[in-house]
Amino acid sequence: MNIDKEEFQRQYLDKVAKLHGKPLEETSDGERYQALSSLIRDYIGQRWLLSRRRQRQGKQVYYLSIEFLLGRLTDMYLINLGLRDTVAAAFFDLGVDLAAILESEEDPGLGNGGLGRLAACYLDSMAAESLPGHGCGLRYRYGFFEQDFVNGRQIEVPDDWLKTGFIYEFRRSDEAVEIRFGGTVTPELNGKLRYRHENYESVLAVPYDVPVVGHLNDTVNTLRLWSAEPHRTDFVCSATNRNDCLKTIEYKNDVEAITSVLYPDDSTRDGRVLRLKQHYFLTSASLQAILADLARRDIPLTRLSDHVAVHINDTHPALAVPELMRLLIDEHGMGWDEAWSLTVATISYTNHTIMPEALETWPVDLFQALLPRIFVIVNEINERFCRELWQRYPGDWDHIRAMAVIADGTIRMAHLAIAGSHSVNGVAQLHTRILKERVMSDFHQFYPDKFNNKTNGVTHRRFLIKANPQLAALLGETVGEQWVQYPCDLLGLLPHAADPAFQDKLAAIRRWHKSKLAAQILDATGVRIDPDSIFDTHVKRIHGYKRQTLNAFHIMHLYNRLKADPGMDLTPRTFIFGGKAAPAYRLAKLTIRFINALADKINRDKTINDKIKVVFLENYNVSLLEKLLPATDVSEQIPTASREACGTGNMKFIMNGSVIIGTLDGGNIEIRNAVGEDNIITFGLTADEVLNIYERGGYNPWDIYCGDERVKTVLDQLVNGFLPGGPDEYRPIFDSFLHHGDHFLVLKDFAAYVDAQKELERRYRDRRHWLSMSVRNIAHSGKFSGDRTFTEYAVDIWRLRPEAPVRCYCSADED
Ligand code: 6GP
Repeated sequence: MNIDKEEFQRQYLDKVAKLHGKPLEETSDGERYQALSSLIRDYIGQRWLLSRRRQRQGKQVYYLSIEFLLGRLTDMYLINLGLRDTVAAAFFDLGVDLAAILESEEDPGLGNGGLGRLAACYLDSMAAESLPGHGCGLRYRYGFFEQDFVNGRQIEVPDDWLKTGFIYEFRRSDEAVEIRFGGTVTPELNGKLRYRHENYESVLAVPYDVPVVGHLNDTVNTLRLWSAEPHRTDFVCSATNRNDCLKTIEYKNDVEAITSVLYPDDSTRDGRVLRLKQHYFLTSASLQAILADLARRDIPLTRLSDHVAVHINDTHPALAVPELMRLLIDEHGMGWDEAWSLTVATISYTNHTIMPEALETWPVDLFQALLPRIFVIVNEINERFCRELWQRYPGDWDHIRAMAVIADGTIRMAHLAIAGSHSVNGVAQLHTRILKERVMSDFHQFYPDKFNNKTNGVTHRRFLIKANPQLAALLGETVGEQWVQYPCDLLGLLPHAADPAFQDKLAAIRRWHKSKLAAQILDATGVRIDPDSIFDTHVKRIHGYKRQTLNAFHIMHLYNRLKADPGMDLTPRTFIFGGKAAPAYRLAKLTIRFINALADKINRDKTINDKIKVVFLENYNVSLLEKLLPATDVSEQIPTASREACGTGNMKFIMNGSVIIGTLDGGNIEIRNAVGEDNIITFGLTADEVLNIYERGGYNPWDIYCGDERVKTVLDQLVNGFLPGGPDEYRPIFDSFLHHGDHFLVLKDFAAYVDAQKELERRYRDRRHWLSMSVRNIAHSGKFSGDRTFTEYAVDIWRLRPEAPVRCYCSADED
């Protein structure tokens, strides 16, 4: 966008006056933020309108996702509009601290983990590639909870992210649609079979659109977030009729609950009903809007799949399959066969995990009561599918039952998604192989052509240009500015990997970020950390398979060694943790308490000369990640091999020059192949070894406990009063390893991890060598740009014809 500094200052001061009625000097950071964001909203509005007009012709992609973990938007808008430098200079002249203003923005946490952040990355990539790709999600009144620590324990506080309004959303009440829950359906034969749906609860889905601005181009796509509201006509409340009034209030509360929180507690039936309501609400509203848009574009429904691609991000939106069938058949009078082939040709599905608890199923009774018409359709899909299976495997009932969409009183959403879509993809080569060969092998045999791999990628605009502008500038000076459009140009860094002058520049940038982070950590936690220590970061959701405990056990072991030998030659290390535990996941919450207790113990111990420090940062979110990325030397990516479908944190860290210590899992394997074995530190069981252990029913952790003194000492310290909090506090963790089988094979990998940590330290001591590893990681990170992944989706799955040629020439290896 073309606007010079002086013009921007004039418009900004004008905005401040109009919004706040006072001079700039008297405004708070919050008010200054409001004025800036309001101005950006004006800039975007005009471009959005033109972009919509231009996009009317082409095929549109709709990415349906229950999560969009956006992160703060203002700085990204400035970067994508090409205004960041102008605005920074303008504020500098005005004596205003732009960074402080940007900190006033809420961080929209409409997601929980990898799946939601990936969805946000793809929105950014689609707009950057000038392709019409839009997000469809829910406008949660409260984001994923805010995490506070009280006595080291996680407390969940509602994330009231909308309390001061969300300036970048545009409410479109005129495009609201109706969603129906419950009631009865009765078949009617009147020439054609039709279903009458009565006595249902009616809910209004109101769209709020958030613009997604392309990087230095004219594209502005849309993220449409749906909000549940009661029908005005249903909202009658008179003082004379108290009963009606109470019913009305109850109805209003029920309706608003649908988009109140992400992942309602599903330990009760009510909670499960609410989740299913959310899934249907999202899919029905989105599909109704998609078909309405098709009609506005004068495109006949029979050409749906030529003009629309609907992508479902894991199975939460898998109801798109029966809902699209319902709309085509019930609302538009299409026959089953035509509707089915259009549905399959339109929908595609990504699987993001093989963790059994995430493979969704719904009890038939609950499903049928809430979505009676959709149930009839799913039943029909199942019957037809089973008939097809029968043709292929006549008489093999076990096989058919294993693959059916409905079996044993449950509806299996992954089976529905596979049967009802034309493409099923995993998110890393290993993950896709495991899907094909193990978890979904029956389906792969039946539909070999549907399965494909799309290794994840992340946006370097947010995680490098925004998070680490100094490094981005150094990269531009070294390989040319076009690396931003062609991230694989970063390979041009390779000749500089061993160049001391380049290494020193990189080191100076990292050192600057480390000191800044150290100051922020001191401020937030009171713990003083040494910016010259190794910053070793482990940030992600807290989960057994992600093995924060393995990291913690190694820290305990290191501490034990230091206590035994205070003069031990150890490079000072700061271990940084961050991550939230699902509120109902007790062991994960206890892990947080354990690591906080360990941190407390170690940080207070004056005898170890500050050689180790441990901090667990509260409320890990996208904004915090952006602060950690440029300051991290070592990134911990240590899941039990085969469990982490891909991981995307690993990609964000290597972009910033961190070196990974990791297992051979998911994306780590492809990163190792790209950067080379010498530039990553890997260890531990391979996925096949892990899967073999699982097939044998596990292993005996007592063998390791009894055979490895280090393991015994560390585990005993959980229950012998070594940690603050008392000997029984951490017993469930102890038990999970020794009495419940160490399901995630932490003890099995312990020895290899300790060796890998020693190797890491050895390499770190050779500063030049370490920096060359760091440069090589950045150089090879272009392959893990979301622009590459997205382009693969666009060509292979959505069959879009990119207007621009494929930008990234170092494509992922074939699966
Ligand atoms: C995550 C996977 O755990 C992670 O490995 C992957 O990188 C990410 O998705 C993006 O593909 N899965 C989820 O967050 C999830 O909720 C149902 O899966």
